[in-house]
Amino acid sequence: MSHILVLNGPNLNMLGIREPGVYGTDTLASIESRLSGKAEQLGVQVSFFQTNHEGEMIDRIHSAYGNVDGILINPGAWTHYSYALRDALSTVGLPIVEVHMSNIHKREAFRHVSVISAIAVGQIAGFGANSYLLGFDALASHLKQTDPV
Ligand code: CA2
Repeated sequence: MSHILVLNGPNLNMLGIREPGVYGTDTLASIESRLSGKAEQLGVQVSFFQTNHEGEMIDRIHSAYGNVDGILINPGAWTHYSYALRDALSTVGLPIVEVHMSNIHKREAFRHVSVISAIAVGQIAGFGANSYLLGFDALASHLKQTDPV
C-alpha cells in the first residue's frame, strides 16, 4: 500500500478561521478529514503534518526518507523563496505534488514564482480546498503508474 505524506506550511493552520474570502471556509482539520476519506477509497495510507517553522518542516521531510512513497505539499509562502525547502524535497528524491488553494498565477507578482515546481511532478492551484483532493488523486495515480504492485 502506498503511503502519502500531506504537508502544510506557514499560516495554513489558520484556514477557515481568517480571510475566508481568499482561502474559503474549510478548516485544515476538515480538509485532512476529506483526504483521509479519499485515501481510504483509494487504498492509500496517509499522514499529515503542518508547521509554521521552516526547520521543523525540513526535519519532517528528512524523516520521510525511506518511510513514505510520495509527498503532497502546500508550502504556503515558502513556495516563493525557500531554497532550503526545495533542497530538502529534492534530497529525499520522492515524487512531490505541489498544491495551492488560490491561483497563485493571477495574484501578486511575487506569488507567480514557485521555487518548488521544478522538482515536483506537477502543481495544482486555484481550486480552493479541492486542490488538495485533486492533488492527492494525481499523486496516488502517479504512484500507481510508477509502482503497479
Ligand atoms: O493558495 C495557497 O494555497 C497558498 O499556498 C497560500 C499561502 C500563500 O502565501 C501562497 O502564496 C498561496 C498563504 C497561506 C495563508 O493561509 C491563511 C489562511 C487563513 C488566513 C490567513 C492565511
